[in-house]
Amino acid sequence: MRFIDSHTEGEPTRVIIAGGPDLGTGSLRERRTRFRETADDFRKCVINEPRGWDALVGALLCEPQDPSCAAGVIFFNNTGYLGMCGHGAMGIAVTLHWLGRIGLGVQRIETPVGVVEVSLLSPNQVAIANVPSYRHRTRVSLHVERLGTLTGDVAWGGNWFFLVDGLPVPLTMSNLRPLSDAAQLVRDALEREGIMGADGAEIDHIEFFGPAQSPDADSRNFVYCPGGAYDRSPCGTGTSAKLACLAADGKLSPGDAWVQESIIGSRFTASYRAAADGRIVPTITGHAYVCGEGILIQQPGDPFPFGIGGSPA
Ligand code: PYC
Repeated sequence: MRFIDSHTEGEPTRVIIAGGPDLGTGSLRERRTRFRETADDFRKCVINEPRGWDALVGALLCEPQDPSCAAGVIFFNNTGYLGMCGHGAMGIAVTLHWLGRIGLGVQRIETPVGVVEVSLLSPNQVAIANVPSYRHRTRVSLHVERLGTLTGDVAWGGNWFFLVDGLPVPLTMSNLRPLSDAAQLVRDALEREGIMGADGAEIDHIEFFGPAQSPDADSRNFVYCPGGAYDRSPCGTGTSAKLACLAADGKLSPGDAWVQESIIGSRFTASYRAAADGRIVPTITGHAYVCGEGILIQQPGDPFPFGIGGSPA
């Protein structure tokens, strides 16, 4: 199977360009279910060590069902499947341009949670008009082991997020371990207390926010991903969830820019327009760079064809 690697503001994406599983036809949501049920070893092979690593997000390109879309995509990680992925959509656009498959301009891409509009502004700069995003619950109180009682908002930005009010420790790279541990405790508490997204969806991303280090950014974040990795970028879907909360609180007006800095200091510039039912359509702009290309091989006798922790080893 052939792949191209890129990173978006530091966060890696691996686009499968040949040799992926045939998931048949149907909606992207149905094909994501088929992926999970019939080809999960493929996900493990691509993402798990020794061929991948925990921060990597995979992108399987598929035929779109919606004829207005240039491509469909199913994103996956070290623990399962994502709804949307903002940094990954930017990585796809830059990768397809690098391959000569698309030019600069606007493309529509279908995901399991809706269509996103991807504008390639230059070979390495991309703006994503994301799926409609919204705050689902406000100032939810949560008892977190070792941290005490916290509050936070539950919001949708293409994935489910819990946006914590306040910080366990300052948002610095030297605090990656305590930030990750605290985020995992928040996840455990959400599960224990049965706090969910709409339709009983699991809230699998946790966000902390603090002051930006750069004087021209509005905020710094730390985003804890479902499989325990932290997002090196400011997280496209996480920034969308943040915008939905800012909009709901009347703290950011439509069209105004919000500069979200990541824990590594990279940044997305974001804004939104109002949509139906109190939702917003966020636009997130960032930079992505192709950084590798290769073929994944499973030699006979390899005890880890599906990665460490995957079957059969
Ligand atoms: O950019 O939306 C994003 C994302 C989700 C998980 C990792 N990155």
